[in-house]
Formats: sequence, C-alpha cells, structure tokens
Amino acid sequence: MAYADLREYVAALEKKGKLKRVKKEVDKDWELAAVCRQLFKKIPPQNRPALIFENVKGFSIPVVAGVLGASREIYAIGLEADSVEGINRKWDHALGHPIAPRMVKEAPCKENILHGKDVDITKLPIPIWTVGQDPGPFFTSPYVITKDPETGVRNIGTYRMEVKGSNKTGFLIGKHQDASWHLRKNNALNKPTPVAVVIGADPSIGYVSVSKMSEALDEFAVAGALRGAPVDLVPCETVPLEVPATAEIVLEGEIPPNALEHEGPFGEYTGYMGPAGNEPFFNIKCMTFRNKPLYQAFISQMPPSESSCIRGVGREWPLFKHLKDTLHIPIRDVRLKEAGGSGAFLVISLKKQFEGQVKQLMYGAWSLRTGFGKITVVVDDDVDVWDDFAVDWALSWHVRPDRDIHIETNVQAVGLDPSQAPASVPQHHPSRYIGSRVAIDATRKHEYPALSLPPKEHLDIVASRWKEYGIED
Ligand SMILES: Cc1cc2nc3c(=O)[nH]c(=O)nc-3n(C[C@H](O)[C@H](O)[C@H](O)COP(=O)(O)O)c2cc1C
Ligand SMILES: [Mn+2]
Repeated sequence: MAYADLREYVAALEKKGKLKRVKKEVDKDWELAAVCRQLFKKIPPQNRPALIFENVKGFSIPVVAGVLGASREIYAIGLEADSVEGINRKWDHALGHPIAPRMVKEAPCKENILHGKDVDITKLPIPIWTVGQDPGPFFTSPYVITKDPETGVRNIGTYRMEVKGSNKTGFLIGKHQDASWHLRKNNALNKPTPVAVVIGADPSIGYVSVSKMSEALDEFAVAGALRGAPVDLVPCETVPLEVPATAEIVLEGEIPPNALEHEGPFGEYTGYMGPAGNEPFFNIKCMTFRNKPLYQAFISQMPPSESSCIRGVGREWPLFKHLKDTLHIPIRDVRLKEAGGSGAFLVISLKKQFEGQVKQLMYGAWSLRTGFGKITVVVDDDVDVWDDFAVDWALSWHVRPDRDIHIETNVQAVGLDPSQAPASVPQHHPSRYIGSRVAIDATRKHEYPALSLPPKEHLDIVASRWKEYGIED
C-alpha cells in the first residue's frame, strides 16, 4: 500500500529498524551536519539508519535526514521494492505505466496558511551544512515544481536554495535542468516564473524529483506509478501550480524575470565547495503547512551521502535501459560509483560480441544529455561491477594503455566538476560546461590463459565442509 505521506513512511522505516530517534538537543547550525557525516563514516550502509532529530535547539519542528537514501536498503523501503535488486524493476514499470495525479478537495497541507509578511522561513529548522564555508542555511531537499510555459507540462526538480531572509531564497539551477528551460522561456517574455516548493512528501515524489526524465513526462504521473496509486494534488493558494495534498510544508511564490543576485558558495556533492555566482532568486508569497510538520533534509556534500545514493539509483536504471533496450548492446550491469558523486565515474559490464563494440558502447553511454561517465570503465560480463577489487583486477590485467584508452574532447562536463576550472572562475563560465571524457576498455581482447584458482568443484566441497576445518567459529 502506497505511503500516504512522509510521516507514514517514517513510521514504516522505524518499524523495520531503519530509523533512529535522536532525542539529545542538537544545534542545527553546526552539530546536525557533523552527526550526519559521522553516520556515514561510522556505520556501513547495510546497518545505517535514517535519523529524526526530535530536539533541534530553538525549534519545535523535528528534522528528518537520510530517510530517502541513507543506503540502498532504505531506498528499497521507500519504493516498497522487495529488495535492493527490485528497485530497478519498480523504475522500469513506472516509466512505462505512468498514473496521472488526481485533484482532491481535502488537503492537510492547508491546515496552516500564511501570506505575505507573515511568512518567515527562518522559523524552519534549516541546517547549515558546510559550517564555516557556506554563507548560511540551505534547503537541500526542496521539490521544486514549475510548469513549462509553452507546453504546460509540470516538472519536479531538486535545486539547492540558500536562505536569504524571511521570505526569500536563492536558487542554483544547472543550465541543463528542466526548470532552467522554464525560466529561460519566461525570461524571454519578461514574465516571472511561478514556483511551488514542497518540503517533505511521500518518498516517490522525492525519488522523481532528483531523477532525470523526459521533459514531456508529468513527473507526478511517474511518482504515481512508482507508488502504485495516483498522487493527490491540490491547487496552490497564490500561483497556478498544484502540490501534493499531504505535503508537510509548501512555499509558493515566483522567480522574477531576468534578475540575478549573489548566491553561494555551497559545499557540494563532489566533496568540494561549489563556486558562488549570480543566480535567480525566489520571492515567497505564501507558506502552507500541516499541523506538527516534519522538516526534511537530504544529506549531501562529500560522498558517500544520501544525495549520491538517491541520484545514483535514479540514473543507473535509465542508462541501463538506454543501452540495453534502445541501443541493443548486451550489457550486464551499470554502476555510477558514489566516489564520483554518482556522475563522474561509470563502470559497465558487457558480454562483448565483437571487437570495436566497447567504443560503440562508450559513445552510447555518453550520448545521454548528461555529463555522466567522465571516467568510463568497461569490463567483461564475468566481472562484477559492484566488486571494486574485481574491477581493479580487470583494469590491471586486461588493459594495454596504448591501445585501450580512448579520450573524447569537447563534450558536456559533469556538473560542478572542480577539475574544470579554478574556484575563482564564475559558475556559468563556458569552461565549466565543456570538458573531456575517457573510456578505459578493460575487456579481454584475445584469448586468456586459465584462471589461477582451484577447480570450482573443489572450492564447493571445501565450502560445504568449512566448519570442519576449525578456522572460523
Ligand atoms: C541533495 C541534492 C541537491 C541537488 N542540488 C542541485 C542544485 O543545486 N542544482 C541543480 O541544478 N541540481 C541539483 N541536484 C540535481 C537535480 O535534482 C537532478 O539533476 C534532477 O534531475 C533535476 O530535475 P530535472 O531533471 O527535472 O531538472 C541536486 C540533487 C540532490 C539529490
Ligand atoms: Mn524533470
């Protein structure tokens, strides 16, 4: 049964032992980010819980963090998938079978409505993430809803929002993001862009918000398909947009046309500070929220993080499908490594049919409208892309550098890649957008000798008698 809202989902996580309540008082301006970092450092993904900070110093609203993706195991619970492996099946089905959202009258998100001067986002427990470097608190899990002014198609995207006052935030919207096109179309007509920002909703909406999909799709319909039931929507109070009826908090307003203000810097998903620059900003006219709202944050910054987990899952599957079903290349698996922020570093396993196929695969992977795969490694299908040691082994013994390394120049760079330009170069300088890529063909190019391992039947016999050797208790 689909989760009705964030709170129902958080309760489900707790029931499955995947949520810890932090009852100790925590300062959102330095301590909360450090707790989240230690969560990732100290606890391996299989055991890592999501967190609810119940006692945020100076605030009555709790903060939940890690609930969408402190690990892939948690992601699977968020999608109601039967296992981590089942996540891709859910996505596969959802993109092929969208369920249109449904307009409803009853909406808990309207339990409290504030207009104009009564709006004060500084009353929300918005954490500071990279303390000492970020200029102040940032929203890290906004679901930003806009409409294409030409087609009317709705979009949901997650773009960082710097708190700039009681009713104003900055926005960093990458040049290739869907909302960026909406802005550009409105700017051309000198019209403001209406925006609704949702903080906290049922998990399917968050997974869709951080995933790239065709701009022709209504992302609420994809969220509906992921959860197996339509998303209930209600009209906003002050802008011509719709929001999930059970959202925890909604901010309504607009981005004024052709106006920029200083924004950033911000500790980014690459593990480095992202540059500051001049960016659009958001004037908030109205805020609606549920009684006893939850504030949700995504844990981002240095990978691994919730951000690299949820972006990785939402990207591997479309890439897999593109290569396998559209291009008919017999790949076995695709992995966007978290060290590369689930963007820079791509590993693909291939059941190679002929020499030269790796090059075709590399261009296939690079043909998507993304910067993924600055480093692309291709291995044979007997190498598990999830086993780092096995991939290193293939790189070590299947590669002749003079023959097997392919470099392509003048292609889309990975967003916010700090190797593109020094920090002093502005955010939107062309040198930040055009880069280069390398593919390393780590497949075997000729017949190899046998592996230096005991025969499999001997290994199986010993494994079945393992206790008898008295080596492990
Ligand atoms: C925690 C987190 C923060 C993000 N921050 C930004 C951001 O500040 N700017 C941006 O352009 N994309 C950001 N992204 C990536 C976008 O959410 C992602 O590319 C998504 O596909 C955008 O939606 P769209 O494809 O509908 O434009 C962030 C993702 C996550 C998970
Ligand atoms: Mn989109």
